[in-house]
Amino acid sequence: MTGLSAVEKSKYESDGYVVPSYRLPSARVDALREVLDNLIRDNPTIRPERLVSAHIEGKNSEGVRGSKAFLDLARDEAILDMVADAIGGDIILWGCQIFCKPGGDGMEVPWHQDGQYWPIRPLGTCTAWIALDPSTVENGCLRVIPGSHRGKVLHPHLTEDRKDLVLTQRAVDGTFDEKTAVDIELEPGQMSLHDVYMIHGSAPNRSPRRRAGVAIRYMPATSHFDRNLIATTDKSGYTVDFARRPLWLLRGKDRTGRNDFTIGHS
Ligand SMILES: O=C(O)CCC(=O)C(=O)O
Repeated sequence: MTGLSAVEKSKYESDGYVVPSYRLPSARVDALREVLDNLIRDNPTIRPERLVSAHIEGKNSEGVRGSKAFLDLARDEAILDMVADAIGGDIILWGCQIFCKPGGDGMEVPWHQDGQYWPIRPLGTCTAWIALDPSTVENGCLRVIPGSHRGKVLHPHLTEDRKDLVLTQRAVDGTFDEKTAVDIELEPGQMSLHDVYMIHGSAPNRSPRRRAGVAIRYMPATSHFDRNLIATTDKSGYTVDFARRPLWLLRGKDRTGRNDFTIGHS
């Protein structure tokens, strides 16, 4: 067992995010980068910032051809140990998206709270954002507003009508202080964990260096993935199909008894 140290756990609780000391071995990262290169080649019409459900092998109901290599990554026991420290021991994998910003024209991710988009009640998710490339201020690393998850409040968002954004919902100005933002610079294989209520975003990538990361979404199995709440949506700026999204119970039990683990599995 690895898991978060006491200091890391307390940082996640107080700030809404943490960069744990654990990192993936470099050979694993190299192999995943190769899988990503193949996915980009196999999905020529999809922006690489929008490779949603990349963990589903073959073409998924959201139009992306994914790879089981990312499902295997989501099942990594060391990552699950840390996620268990963040959200408890009953863990459902419900999503995975690659945010790969090409050098030169990598898209901005506006400031947002993930909870704005997701049909999970009570709202809960820990995202493990794993760097496959160096992720720096220069190439548009993830930025967070520490403590913005406190109180579990969803702040007002407005819809942006801009083609150069990965997501369309942006937290309204005045709901947070951008001056308090922290840049999460990561080396390949390093990762951050962040809470569903935490405000975060990232700048465009104007540098020549690609910035790729994979965001794996884990919810506590004390919550319900309620497909009736949002079945299919393009609120994020591209279509996501929650109605047919497969769920995997990776640890523990479904405490709600209402999560459906058959839908979407072929
Ligand atoms: O990769 C990014 O820059 C943004 C990621 C993000 O918004 C998320 O993981 O929820």
